[in-house]
Parts: sequence; C-alpha cells; structure tokens
Amino acid sequence: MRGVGFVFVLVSLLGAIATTSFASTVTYDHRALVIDGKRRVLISGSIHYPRSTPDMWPDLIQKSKDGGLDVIETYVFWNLHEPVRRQYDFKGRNDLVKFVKTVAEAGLYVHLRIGPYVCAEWNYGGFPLWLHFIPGIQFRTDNGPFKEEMQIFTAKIVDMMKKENLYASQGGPIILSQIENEYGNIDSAYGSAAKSYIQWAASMATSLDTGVPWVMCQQADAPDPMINTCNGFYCDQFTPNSVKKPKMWTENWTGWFLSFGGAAPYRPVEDIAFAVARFFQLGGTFQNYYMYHGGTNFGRTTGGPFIATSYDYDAPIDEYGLLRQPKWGHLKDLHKAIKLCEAALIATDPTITSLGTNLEASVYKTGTGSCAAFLANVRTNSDATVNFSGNSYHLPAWSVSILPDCKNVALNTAQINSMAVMPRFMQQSLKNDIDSSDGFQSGWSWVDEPVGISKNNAFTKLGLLEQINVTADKSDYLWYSLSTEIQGDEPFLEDGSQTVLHVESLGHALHAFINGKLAGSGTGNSGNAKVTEDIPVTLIHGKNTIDLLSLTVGLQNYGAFYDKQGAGITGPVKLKGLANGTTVDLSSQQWTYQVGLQGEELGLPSGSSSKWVSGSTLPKKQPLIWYKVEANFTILILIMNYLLHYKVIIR
Ligand SMILES: *[C@@H]1O[C@H](CO)[C@@H](O)[C@H](O)[C@H]1NC(C)=O
Ligand SMILES: *[C@@H]1O[C@H](CO)[C@@H](O)[C@H](O)[C@H]1NC(C)=O
Ligand SMILES: *[C@@H]1O[C@H](CO)[C@@H](O)[C@H](O)[C@H]1NC(C)=O
Ligand SMILES: *[C@@H]1O[C@H](CO)[C@@H](O)[C@H](O)[C@H]1NC(C)=O
Ligand SMILES: CC(=O)N[C@H]1CO[C@H](CO)[C@@H](O)[C@@H]1O
Repeated sequence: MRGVGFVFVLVSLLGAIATTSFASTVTYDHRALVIDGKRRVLISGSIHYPRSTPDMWPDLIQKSKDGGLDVIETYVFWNLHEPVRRQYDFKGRNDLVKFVKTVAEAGLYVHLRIGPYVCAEWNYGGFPLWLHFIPGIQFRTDNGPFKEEMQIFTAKIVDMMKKENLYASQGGPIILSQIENEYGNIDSAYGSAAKSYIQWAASMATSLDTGVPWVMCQQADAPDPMINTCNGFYCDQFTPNSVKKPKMWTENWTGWFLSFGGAAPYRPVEDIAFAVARFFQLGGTFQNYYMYHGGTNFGRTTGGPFIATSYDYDAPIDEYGLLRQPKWGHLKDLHKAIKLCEAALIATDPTITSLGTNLEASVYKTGTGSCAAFLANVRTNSDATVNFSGNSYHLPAWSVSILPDCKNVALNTAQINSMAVMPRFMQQSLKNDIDSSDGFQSGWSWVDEPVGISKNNAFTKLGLLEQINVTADKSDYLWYSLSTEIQGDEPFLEDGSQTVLHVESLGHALHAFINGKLAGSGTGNSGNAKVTEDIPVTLIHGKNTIDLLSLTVGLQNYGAFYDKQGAGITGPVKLKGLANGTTVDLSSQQWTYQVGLQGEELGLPSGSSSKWVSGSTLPKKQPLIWYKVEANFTILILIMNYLLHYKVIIR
C-alpha cells in the first residue's frame, strides 16, 4: 500500500510541473545557472517577436524545441511599445506577453533582454525618437532625464511580466533578464560617467526584484550580482569577472545581418558547431544562438544605415520559418551530444591536457563515475589522430569530438550526419519587370509623386537643417527646396566645363532635381552614411528651382553617441563654375522644407489608397513614381526613382 501511494504522489507531481509551473528558484554559482537547486546546461536561441507574426510563433518555438533548445531569448523593443511618450502598444507583433506565454506553452524557458538599449540592427537601437527631444538628455550615461525614462520603461516591462506571473520565481518561464547591452564595447567614450551609470543600472535592475538573475553582456566590470556574459563568434576563452559567476555566452552569431549592397552572409555549420563545442569543452554551461530565427524587419523598423529588410541571419530557421539544413539538423545532433554530458559538465571544472600542438582534451570526471570528454583539433588545415585514454581518435581539422562516456564518440563537429534538404525558391526579379522593354508581369499599378514642395506642411528657414531633428523620423523623406536667380544666359564656361551643384549630406541618400528634372543622386553605405556629390547641372537664365530630396535608410543603432550622428543635407551646398567664373554658396539662404511625401499622406504605403492606376504600359524613367504589386502572399512593394531606393512592406 505504501509503495502504491508513493508512486501516485510522484506521478501527480510530475503532471503538475509539466502543465503549469516551471520553477521556483533560479540562482547561479561558479559552474552554472541553478534552477530549483539543480545546475543546468542550457542551450538557448534568439527569436525576436516583432520579426515574425504571432501566427508563426508557435511553429518557430516548436521547431526550436525540436532542435534541442531549452531557452528562447528575445530583446524588448522600446520604440515599438512606447512610440509616443506614455502611449503604449502591445498588440499584434508587439504582444510580448503572448510571445512569452507561447514559449511557456511549449515548455521552454525565456531570457528577457530588456535593455532597453538593444542595438539589434533595429531603428535607433530601439530607442523611441521622442527621447531625443527631451531637454538636457544624454543617452546611455549618468544623465538624470535619461535614467528616469530608462527606469520607467524597464519597470513597466518587469511589472507587466509580474502581473502575468511570468518570472520563474512566480512559476513562469523567465529565468534570466538583461539590463543594458554591450555597453562595455563603447563605455570608454563616456568617461567616468560610464562607471556610475553602469552601477546605477545594476542597482536599478536589482531593485525591481524579479526573483531571477540579471545579466550584463560584454560588460567586464558588471557589478555584483549582475552576471557578465560574452557575445561573439567564439567565446571559449572568456571568463566571467568573479569565480562565483558561471561562464555564459549570450550572443553567438549564427551568421550576420544583411546590408544593402552587401553579400548575403553565410557561416558554415561546422564552424558554429566547433565554436559551441569548444565553449562547453572549456567550462561553459549556457549558450545562446544569435539568431536562431532572424526573421524580417517589417515596415520601418530596420536599423542602419542601410540594414536590409531581411534579417534572415543565415540562422538555423530561415526568414520564412523553414528549417535551414544541414544547419538546424547538425546543431540538433550537437545539442543531443552535449546533453549526454550534462551530469559530468555540471559537476566539476574540466581537466585540460594537451594531446599535441593545437590538440586539446578536456575531461569532466566526477567521484560518482560520470565522465565526459571533449577532444579538440584547433588546427585550421590539418587532420590529426590522437591517443586518448589508450584509444586512438581521428580528429578532422578545426573540429571537436564529444565523448559522453569518455570513450565513444557521440559526435564530431566537422562530420555532418543530418540530411541536407534545401527548399527551392522561385525567383522573381522586380527590377527586370520594370526594366524589360517588352512588358512586365501583370498586376503592377503606380502613382506619380510630385517633385519638390507639394504639401501644405512646408515651412521656410534660413540655412540647412539636420534631418532627424526636423522629421522626428515620422518619414524617411525631407525636401530641401530653393529658388535662385541666374543672371547670365550661358551655363557653360568658355573652356567647355559645366556648372556643378556641390552637395554635402550626413546621409543617407539624396536626389537632386533642377527645374523639376533629376540631375543626379548619391548614397552612402552601411560603413559611411555621408554623401558628397558634384552633380553637373544645366541652369537657365532667370529663376532656377533646386529641389533636394534627402532620405534616411534606417537610423543608426550602434556606437558611442550614435544618436548624435544626424542625417540630411547639412551642407555646404554650392553652385560651382558659374558662367561668370564664380561659386555661389547657397547653404545659408532661405530654404523651404517639406517632411514626407504626398504618397505617404495618401496612405500609399498601407496599400489602401484609391489613387493607384494600372494599365498595360508601365511608366518608366519618371522622376519619382510609386509602384505596387501584390503577390499571393500579399507583398506590397513600393519602388521609387528607378529603383534607387525601395522598400518592401509585407502585410
Ligand atoms: C598511439 O598509441 C599507439 C599504441 O597504442 C602507438 O602506436 C601510436 O604511435 C600512438 N600515437 C600517437 C599519436 O601517440
Ligand atoms: C536639433 O535641434 C535642437 C534645437 O531644437 C538643437 O539644439 C540641436 O543642435 C539640433 N541637433 C542637430 C543635430 O542639429
Ligand atoms: C555670378 O553669377 C551668379 C549667378 O547669376 C550671381 O549670383 C553672382 O552675383 C555673380 N557674381 C559676380 C561676381 O558677378
Ligand atoms: C498564386 O496562387 C495560385 C493558386 O494557389 C496559383 O495557381 C498561382 O500560380 C500562384 N501565383 C504565383 C505567382 O505564385
Ligand atoms: C560586439 C558586437 O559586435 N556585437 C554585435 C553582436 O551581434 C549583434 C547582432 O548582430 C549586434 O547588434 C552587436 O553589435
């Protein structure tokens, strides 16, 4: 009888754990995160909720679980949730609570990286634009107005999670939270205020009393009890700043982000698997893939300058939610092999011995008989055969073999067993559609955009204005317009050289129109947003109109004082080589400004306007025009200006 009763109690306890509650305590020690008194080896992956749709979440999370993940990591995106000061949005793709609950339903843990600075190749690093307009504010330093706003938002998110009982301390899935983000990479630029800011951030976060540990990534001086963690392509050599803290890798880049004009990034799975295995070989116990699913930068959320709409990241789950093979499968096999070592990994530090030049063995051996070993060949181009515990093992170059029983190889990171199934994509080149002389795919429609000032919100001002200050990022577009009187009637000099319009801009792209006609364009790039152009122009006798259209292509998201980089045509703007041999500086003249385009006012980007025109001949070589096509999966594409600038809006 007693026996039966005992079994019954056990079963019902397990049932309760599986369906409702995760944990009660999360702490850490030198070896690992400790969940309910037990050290854990945890594999984590990043999925950012606004980079997919709520419909996709359950499938993405299930595929993560099937791939062997224990934890889903996400940033929290301040500018999505508080687009206007004290007006919050948690609906649709912004429904953070729903996302966390979806992860919980799959039985996985959550690492909630609140930041609220996130970088993340996200517009303005996640900060709402209104922050920029708070008098006296200085971002990410010991500054009163900034700290106040950062605290209000961080507390708002923590309270929201607490109300829904989502922290592990309340039986929920969240086992970790992050405050700030990679500040250690740039903090020297902020002088001594950086130190007091990080102290403040640590104690502010601690005071929110989440009941679970906080981390600061890339922050060597993270104050206790913050765990400092490593981000990078390799983190095996990393050690935390205290022997009381575990070795954790919070961003392992599975690939990289795509920039406009750049090649699609690719990181071979053999290399990621090697890096992960090395990390566990040298004492790591928590590892996160950045990204496990990258997804899409919808609307105008992409950071910049010039970060692409796709955030695929060459991740194990591709932008569309399909498994990327053999990446996903090989990492799944790797996770299985690592989990077979868990008992030994959490029990002790490794004993590391050399097996030859650039050949290394780590052994985790416990008093109770568990033994796991990792054998590494760190040579980049020569295989090796090593003797380990009396047996011989072949190690391909740049690989790790995992031996969960110190004898049999469960996996070698360079040997892929998982089947490669590549999905086939149908390519449809939109540029070809427009360029081809004989027709185009059916379904296109278009709307003309006027050149120069056309809206009644235009205003005039002496001199050239910085763009973000003027647009507050309500639009990517700002018109700078000017009328100038030319006396001579011959724009060419005697030596045959032509008058040029010299334009200098902080970025990110510009188009110059003279008397309504496109005269020239210029773009910066992801490394240097600035544009300096000398555009040959033909002026007429009398009044000439100069219309400069300046474009932002994703606001800067990274670097010290990134918020102060600015954009737009700040000058000088000059007419050089006029017929009378002079140069005229137009910079401090009276300019007329217009924020945004008429097409935006008409709601063209949402696709709902009735202004769209269609026909069998697509207009070409117009100065400015919006084009739209809707495919089966409702993609709306707006293309302007001979495809010099385009955006994809997926609804
Ligand atoms: C490994 O051990 C065998 C004998 O067991 C020996 O013949 C061989 O030379 C050793 N190899 C290396 C690389 O030490
Ligand atoms: C933005 O405008 C404010 C005044 O409204 C000015 O103090 C500041 O210098 C401007 N910033 C830039 C980058 O031009
Ligand atoms: C040269 O021509 C420009 C444009 O017509 C005019 O603004 C400027 O005053 C002229 N300068 C001289 C020295 O004639
Ligand atoms: C759109 O879907 C229909 C029916 O599902 C299919 O016949 C057609 O080929 C699809 N068109 C494209 C461009 O994929
Ligand atoms: C230190 C560093 O370069 N960190 C980068 C890690 O990867 C993320 C995502 O690509 C970037 O946002 C960080 O800047």
